[in-house]
This record gives sequence, structure tokens and C-alpha cells, in this order.
Amino acid sequence: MKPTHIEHIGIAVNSIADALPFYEKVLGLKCYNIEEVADQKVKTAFFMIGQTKIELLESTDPEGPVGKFIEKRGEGIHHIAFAVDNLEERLREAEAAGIRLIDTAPRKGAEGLSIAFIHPKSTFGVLTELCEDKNSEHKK
Ligand code: CMX
Repeated sequence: MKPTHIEHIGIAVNSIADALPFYEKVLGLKCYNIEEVADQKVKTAFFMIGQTKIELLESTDPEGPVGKFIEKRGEGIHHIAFAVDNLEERLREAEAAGIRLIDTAPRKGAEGLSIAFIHPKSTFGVLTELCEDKNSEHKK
């Protein structure tokens, strides 16, 4: 797949408002975007570090993926997202290699990216996201 970089690390939190002071005041990062992704039942907050973002995930519905994750495992790292080119092609390669996909086709994620998730059962326990930013610098 040759990911170009880690696009973001998703961290499940009970409350973005409660987590913000650690990221802003202690780490000294700036939250540059807060966005709700309705179909994922989450509210997201983003911080940039180099080429990589931290994405805080607050559930908006206990039955959503982050709500269920926190209920089962508590707060913590929820997923790692790799930036790839030609996401559709990467998904077909993964499928051919017998990898269990959650999303068999790209869909729209936060910040206008095309995204697809790979099941943690195929990735040694780490929920893995692939994302493509068709407007990213390295593709221009
Ligand atoms: N990381 C690692 N393992 C995870 C996990 C996670 N984030 N979420 C669930 N699992 C594990 C569970 O612990 C369980 O393991 P065991 O069978 O050993 O107990 C297994 O995966 C299946 O879990 P489940 O509870 O039976 O299934 P769920 O209904 O919770 O679905 C998953 C799990 C990963 C398929 C679902 O959460 C999903 O589709 N995630 C992708 C979408 C998503 O996470 N969106 C939120 C972020 C969106 C954004 O970034 O914008």
C-alpha cells in the first residue's frame, strides 16, 4: 500500500471539552477544527503535529462505534489512519490479500477525506483507517 504518512491517530474520549485543556494547555497544541460526522455518530476535534493530526472522538450516540468502544474498553487510542494514494485500488489489493474490510468502497470522512476502515481482526488488534486526500500537497 505504501502509505505516505500517518494521517491521524484517533483517540476516543468521553468529552472533547474535558480533554481540550490537556492538548491545548499541557501539550500546547491548537485545536483548529471541531466537526460532527453524523453518520459515524461522533464529534471530532483536530490538532496538527507535523504532517500528522490527533483526532479526538466524542460519541454522540452510545450505539455508535465510539460509544460502544468506550463502553467496552474505556477512553484511549481508537484507530490509526494511514494516508494512501488511489484508495479504491488499495482496497481492491487488500481484499485480494484476504484482508477483512469494514468499508469495501471509499466513503466521506471528516475534513473532506475519502476514507475506509480495515477490521481490527485483520490488523493485529488495531482498527486501521486508510485515507486519501485528493487535494493534498504531494499529489499536486
Ligand atoms: N480497536 C481495536 N479493536 C476494536 C475496536 C477498536 N477501535 N473496536 C472494536 N474492536 C474489537 C472488539 O473489542 C471486538 O473484539 P473481541 O471480539 O475480541 O471482543 C471486535 O473488535 C468486534 O467488536 P464488536 O464490539 O463485536 O463490534 P462492533 O460492533 O463494536 O464493531 C468495528 C467494531 C471496528 C467493526 C466498528 O467499530 C467499526 O465499524 N468501526 C469503523 C468506523 C469507526 O470506528 N468510526 C468512528 C471514527 C470515525 C472518524 O474517524 O471520523
